[in-house]
Amino acid sequence: MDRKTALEIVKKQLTEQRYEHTVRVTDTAIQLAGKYGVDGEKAELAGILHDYAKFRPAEEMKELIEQDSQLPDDLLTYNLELWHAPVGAVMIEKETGLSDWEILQAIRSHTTGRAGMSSLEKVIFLADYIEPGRHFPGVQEVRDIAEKNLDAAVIQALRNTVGFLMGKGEKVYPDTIAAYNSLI
Ligand code: DGI
Ligand code: FE
Ligand code: FE
Repeated sequence: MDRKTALEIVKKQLTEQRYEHTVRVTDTAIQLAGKYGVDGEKAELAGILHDYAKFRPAEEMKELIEQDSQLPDDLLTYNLELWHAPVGAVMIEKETGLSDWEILQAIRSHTTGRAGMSSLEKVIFLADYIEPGRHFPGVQEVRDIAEKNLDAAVIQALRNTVGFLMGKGEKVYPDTIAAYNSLI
């Protein structure tokens, strides 16, 4: 799949704002890929497609999680903001024919992370967190670390996210803790 086709596919799925976020994530992912020796074309496609399922109805996502054996049922007992990442990977494979396993895995783990992420997964996870449209507390520190050390930047992003969720009294998906533990 080329860049133009992927952008056309995803544009139909997203709002204008989310599409602009997608383009910024993609640019950031290509930069990080260059810096850290990751395949730039895979980073580009994963960046473009990462939020493919963001606006799918919760009921549709819930049904797919229940039906598809690739998707863990425990997702249903956590924040539904998490669902679009693993559900997106399955929908992209079914609906667009994209079958590159590394790209699909990077889409699947882009929200929670997971233990043993590939460099491509780290690049997408981080690009989504630090793209220039993000303004939450601590993001600039992660951008600065990302200039020098990919793992250290992912660790800091995970630390911030876990702290943010705990501060709000929310659950933390086990893969997010596992991602942190695997890198620390
Ligand atoms: O889709 P985006 O808004 O671009 O970014 P995302 O996919 O990282 O967003 C998902 C939201 O999910 C984000 O605001 C944090 C929230 N969230 C809820 N529970 C968890 C979580 N994020 C992580 N990493 N782990 C959780 O358990
Ligand atoms: Fe997302
Ligand atoms: Fe995103």
